Amino acid sequence: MKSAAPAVLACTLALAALTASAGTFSGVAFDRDGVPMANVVFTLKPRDGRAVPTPAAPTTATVYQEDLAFKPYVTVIRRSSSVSFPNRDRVEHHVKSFSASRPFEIPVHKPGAVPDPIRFDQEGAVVVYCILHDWMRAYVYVTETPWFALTAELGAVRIDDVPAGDYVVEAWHPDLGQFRPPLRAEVSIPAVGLAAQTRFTFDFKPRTPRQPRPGTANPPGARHGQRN
Ligand SMILES: [Cu+2]
Repeated sequence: MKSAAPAVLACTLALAALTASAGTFSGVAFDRDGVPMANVVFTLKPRDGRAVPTPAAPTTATVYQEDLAFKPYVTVIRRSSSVSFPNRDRVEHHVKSFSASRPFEIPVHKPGAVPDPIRFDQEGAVVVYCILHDWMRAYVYVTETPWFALTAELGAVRIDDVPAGDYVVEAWHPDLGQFRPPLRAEVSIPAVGLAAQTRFTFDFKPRTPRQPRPGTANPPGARHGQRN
């Protein structure tokens, strides 16, 4: 008599094939000296141009004004999402974007203020300044695709649950500036498990973000609402 095991196994495999048709993307970014790079945005878009799933609900990311800097330095959102810019400092700020894809302005606002979020409806990189503190910079990277990630110090990202298929991978960093395109590669995402790692090497070293001018009257760590 035959064992039932092969039938059970076949059934399990068929079920796995039905449910697991998504794999994991893995990428890493280096500077020209081979040092892993933070603040690199990875995006994956289907090579055949098929539409990506629409988001279930709009989301709102947060970029704080804190210690006379924007935190985080780089934020990635999907198109039609919003970003809130709360002021956690004990001084006023004046937030402004001159970027063509999303010019906006949050006029001078007080310590502790939480201005209305700004919505981003076009793809592209938006540079955010503070008119009162010229060293302050943030970047909002707006993308259509749900498959994106931002590198930290180790330069590596993973993106899970990417439907199997061929994709164009792009890697963007603020220091590419306004005119240089992202680095680009192609990757095949398997139905199960990890894709071959995509490695990018930029031909520059990232600049150190500018620091508050010495003597500026807002000691680091002195946030709105805190007592010294
Ligand atoms: Cu400011």
